Amino acid sequence: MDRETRAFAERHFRDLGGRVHGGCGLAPSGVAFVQFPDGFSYADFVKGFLLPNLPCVFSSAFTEGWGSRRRWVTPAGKPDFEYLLKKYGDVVVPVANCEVQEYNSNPKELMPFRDYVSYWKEYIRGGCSSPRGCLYLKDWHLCRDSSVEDLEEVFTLPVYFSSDWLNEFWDTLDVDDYRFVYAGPKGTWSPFHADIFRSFSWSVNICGRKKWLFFPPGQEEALRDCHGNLPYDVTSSMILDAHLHPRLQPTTPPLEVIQEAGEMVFVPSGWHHQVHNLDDTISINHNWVNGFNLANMWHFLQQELQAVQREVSEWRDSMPDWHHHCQVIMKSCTGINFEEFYHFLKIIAEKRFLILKQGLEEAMGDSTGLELGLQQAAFDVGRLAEVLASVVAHPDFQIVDTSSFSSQPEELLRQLEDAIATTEVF
Ligand SMILES: O=C(O)CCC(=O)C(=O)O
Ligand SMILES: [Fe+2]
Repeated sequence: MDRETRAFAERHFRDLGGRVHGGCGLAPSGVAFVQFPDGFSYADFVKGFLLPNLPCVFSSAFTEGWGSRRRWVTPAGKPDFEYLLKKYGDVVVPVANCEVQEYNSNPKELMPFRDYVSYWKEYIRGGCSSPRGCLYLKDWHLCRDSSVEDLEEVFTLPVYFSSDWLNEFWDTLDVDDYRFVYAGPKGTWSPFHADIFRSFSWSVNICGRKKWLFFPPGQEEALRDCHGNLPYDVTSSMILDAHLHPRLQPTTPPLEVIQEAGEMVFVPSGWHHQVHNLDDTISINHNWVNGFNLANMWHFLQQELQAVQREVSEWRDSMPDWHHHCQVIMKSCTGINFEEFYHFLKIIAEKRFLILKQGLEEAMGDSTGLELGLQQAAFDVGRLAEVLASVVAHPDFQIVDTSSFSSQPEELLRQLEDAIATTEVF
């Protein structure tokens, strides 16, 4: 990040004054297409898409050099099953059944990649049909199942998506990640959803095509049914039933994108979407959070806690440790609670302190080990401080037992404020 972009982004958040903006005012009339890598800088991405939280599609020129686009694909543009089997045949992968609805998702089972490929071939032979249903290989953590050298032959992280605190955090703990491969025949699809923790996502088709339906933040409200539930499938004719969907108005249709092979889709924070594979398709998808959507994540976590508290409100007076139980329930439903969110902020903050210290010692330069450099680290501490101040002031965080935390929240906040003061010279 350059100094001018940092100033621009800091001004943007100052003007928001702590308000969370997930929306984009007027819904855009289309999704932008970025044709040429030359001349499209990180700063262009920040100003055009990250800050206004708008989707875009990058042309296949951006992924031209990726090994997977050559190695995983036949000359005819189909998945190279023989190569993939040799490489990953024994790996156990998660597979969802698109024909079975379980709440707003699909039940998953684990199977060796080899068995999934047998199924896929059989589904093709059956004219896109199989007695086993419509199976979709989803959320395969390829990066966890591969060595660094192997991954270099698969993809290169585009600079636009390289500020990725979610994966930075999980890599530090060495337990999880949000880097996935999706693979499935024509007809496989992902139900209507917004991404985990209101993260951004990016998605590249290694082969095949996807149809995306995008809804700007807030538009999903009109799609709720009479019980307040969001739809599973926005293309279902049930959605037009006025008794079931009393809030449905003749609103603008979703933004539709056809993503071709090699193209890269940026999904902004809090945009609901539904995705359909139009051909045999393999994609690489990552979820990511950084200073640009951190406040959206925090806002989402507060809503999640409120939802838990509403759900168990009848035990509030009779249950000792009711607040603690709410946090435990939140952790199991949402995957993270306030304590873990604080831990996330702390780990990223400490990494940024190191970069800034090193930067000061080296008196500038971009040799900080962080691709986006010192200006990015300076921007990050500003975002961390703003969100941590809100966390520390939250009544439900104030009653979390922090006595065993290695660094006390107020102390971390003070360190962040000190760090911000040092960044003025950058
Ligand atoms: O490709 C899919 O089926 C779903 C992808 C998705 O939802 C995402 O990348 O956010
Ligand atoms: Fe998604």
